[in-house]
Amino acid sequence: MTGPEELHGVTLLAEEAAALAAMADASSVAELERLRVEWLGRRGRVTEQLRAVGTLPADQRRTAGQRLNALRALMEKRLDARLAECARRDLEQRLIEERLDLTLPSAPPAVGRLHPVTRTRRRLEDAMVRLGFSLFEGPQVEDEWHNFEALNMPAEHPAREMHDTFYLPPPYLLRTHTSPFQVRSMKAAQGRLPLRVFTIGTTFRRDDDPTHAPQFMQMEGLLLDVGIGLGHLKGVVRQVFKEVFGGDPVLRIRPSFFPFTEPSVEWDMQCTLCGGSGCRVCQNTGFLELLGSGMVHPHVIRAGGYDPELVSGFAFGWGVDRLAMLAYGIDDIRLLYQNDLRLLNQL
Ligand code: FA5
Repeated sequence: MTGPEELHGVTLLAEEAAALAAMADASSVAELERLRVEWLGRRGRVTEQLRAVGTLPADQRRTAGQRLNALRALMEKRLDARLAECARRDLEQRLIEERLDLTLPSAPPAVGRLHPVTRTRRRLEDAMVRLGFSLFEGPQVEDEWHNFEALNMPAEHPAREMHDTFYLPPPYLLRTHTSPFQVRSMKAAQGRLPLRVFTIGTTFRRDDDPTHAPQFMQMEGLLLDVGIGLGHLKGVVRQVFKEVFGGDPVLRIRPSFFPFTEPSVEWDMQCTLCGGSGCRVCQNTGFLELLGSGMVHPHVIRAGGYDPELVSGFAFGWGVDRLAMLAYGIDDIRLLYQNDLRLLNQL
């Protein structure tokens, strides 16, 4: 109810007194807002009356104006006071209901993990470093000389067609394999021996099927010294296979051809998806080709600044994504790059 001191000098009509009482008793913010609009809003009752003061006879205007202004001030004061009270009460209620219990254990953080290709890459890197090879990185945008010519593939050489190349303005291209690193690392070593290096990185070809992606990763090793033979190559590659897959994986070695190695050897591993019985991934052969290798061709050794009469060496290049497919049992290489968490969470 309205207190006598607040009403000092204001003559109240019955309706106004009732509204002031309702404002003092309102129990919600919505109710207070409704009363404010009804009395003090743009079309509110006090506002309308104030607007009409000008139409009164001159001798009544002053008193009427004063009365209405006093009433408006009184209502505003009442509404504001009640509003603050309701807000405080709501807050207290919420604090009781939503009580924060600091002793509760927090929600476990979502822990991410490394992509299967990254994990495979790290396993390969670890294996190579343990075998005494050091990392040498080359550019992904290569020039034709390092990607082809230095590797014994002159222009018009049919082997270039096997590399479906993304060409950039001449003489550049996106490297189709990591082999350009052979000549780059030899030149950087400036004749020092032994040269025991590896590289790992992205390579590009215009390929797109279950075992071929347009952007994939290769890891390549090179060992150059006096008296290096095919037996050293077999020993090193077998050891890397063992370190990456554990145990003793079933391997198949086939004679092959690469212009930059002579002789050349390709390595297949028994398909882990079908256990060798034949499936879509291994095209029913039971094996999947994983790497190419061979003894570094004399022309390449010469392009790297060494004398092929004095030194010999081997090189091998792996498909890292292929390896990840076999290690994690994935039947389509393209799945590795779709970043679908339903797949990645299972690996
Ligand atoms: C080469 O790229 C040679 N540079 C490898 C080499 C290095 C031979 C050193 C001799 C000495 P090839 O085109 O076969 O060879 O590719 C090597 C491996 O890369 C393949 O066995 C395969 O595992 C992988 N690979 C090739 N193309 C793709 C592709 N589009 N997507 C995924 N992996 C691929």
